[in-house]
Amino acid sequence: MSDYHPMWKSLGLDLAAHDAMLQSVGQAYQETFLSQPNRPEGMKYFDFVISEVHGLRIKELLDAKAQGRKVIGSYCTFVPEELILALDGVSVGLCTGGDFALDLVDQVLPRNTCSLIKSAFGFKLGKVCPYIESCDLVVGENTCDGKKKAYEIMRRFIPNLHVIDLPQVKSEAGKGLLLAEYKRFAAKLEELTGRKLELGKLKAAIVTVNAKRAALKRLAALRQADPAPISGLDALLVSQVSFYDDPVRFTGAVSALCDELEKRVAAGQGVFAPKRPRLVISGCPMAFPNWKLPAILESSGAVIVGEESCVGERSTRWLTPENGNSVDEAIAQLVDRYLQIECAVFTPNPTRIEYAEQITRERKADGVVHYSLQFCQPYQMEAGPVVEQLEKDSIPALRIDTDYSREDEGQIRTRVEAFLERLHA
Ligand code: BJ8
Repeated sequence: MSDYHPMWKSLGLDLAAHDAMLQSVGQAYQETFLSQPNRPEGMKYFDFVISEVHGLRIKELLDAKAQGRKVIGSYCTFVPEELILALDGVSVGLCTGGDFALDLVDQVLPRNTCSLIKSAFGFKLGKVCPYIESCDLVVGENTCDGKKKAYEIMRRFIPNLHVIDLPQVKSEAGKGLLLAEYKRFAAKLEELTGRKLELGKLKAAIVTVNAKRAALKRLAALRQADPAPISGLDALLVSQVSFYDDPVRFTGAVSALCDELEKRVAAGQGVFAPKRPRLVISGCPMAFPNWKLPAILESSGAVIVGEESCVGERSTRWLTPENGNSVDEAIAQLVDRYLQIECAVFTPNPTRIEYAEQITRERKADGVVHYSLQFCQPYQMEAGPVVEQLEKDSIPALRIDTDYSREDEGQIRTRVEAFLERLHA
């Protein structure tokens, strides 16, 4: 294995802290993923990506930069990857799934901030993220109040920050705002890259991103089978990798995985025995390396067969038309596509519940686990009505509010076990 320390040093990482982080994530990966039974062969690609997530992939980014391409980092599925690709940029999702440098984070953010926002700051302040240090531009978005205000503070540490304003209501006025903001973002990218947004390149980028999402949709649909051909943990990992990897290479790897899973389904093979309690997760995104709740659910005897989440099907279920006749029309089609995302920051947000119910029925799931991060107002507020509606529609639902610490793992496990008993009763 190559020694990447000189590369990390050149990016200004705190090498000791970074080594410690890699070791702890590597150990968690070993315990959570590599110990699973009956994993598909196709997961080897994703294991490799994770093993090189701070190595080879960062080298690829730096090589791309040396060739004049720009690296754009983002935190939300509302940031249109298509515009970045169309201007020959490299799009990367930035890590927000683990607690790092909390002592430094607590000096700049209130304690009652969600773990995801704290994590974004922890990776930056702790100097442990080679992605953020490779970025030519970091893109934020005005979604929840926490993020909105946090980006004001983040600008102190990341001057190359562009914030996209987002509507809160899916109205015509809201659509107009998003259109204006996507055009402003495109102009920012043009300025950064020195290139002009062209229709041909934009359509090609839309085709590339659609292909990636279509491959992920195919993977999601294969999870309808009983026994499930892939664990929820592995499916989540694939979603997490989708934010880092080269999109064309990633699509090829997911397609190969799906070919294998189709054969498994035809042969009646699964990762676990059939008739295991089947669950859908609905709620906050689970960004890399947040595996806490799925690990508890699957080690307690369940199998996760769907995620109504931005690291999951909320960000992949909609494709964009590929037939725009002008740059303006293609951007308007992107706006229509993105505005369908059922993020809890929108008011009202009824289609989120509808979709959670839809995938629960399609996947023949026995229940839904609603997952909110503590101090996440949008998802914690929606948790009550979502759980209530699911129960009313005869879908058992469990509400879990947690964070990235390990302190409540025992308590969550006890509640999950009681829920699984209820499903069996
Ligand atoms: S489109 S879900 S990725 S905003 S957990 S920071 S909401 S307080 S992450 Fe999200 Fe985009 Fe919406 Fe998806 Fe705020 Fe809640 Fe924290 Fe959150």
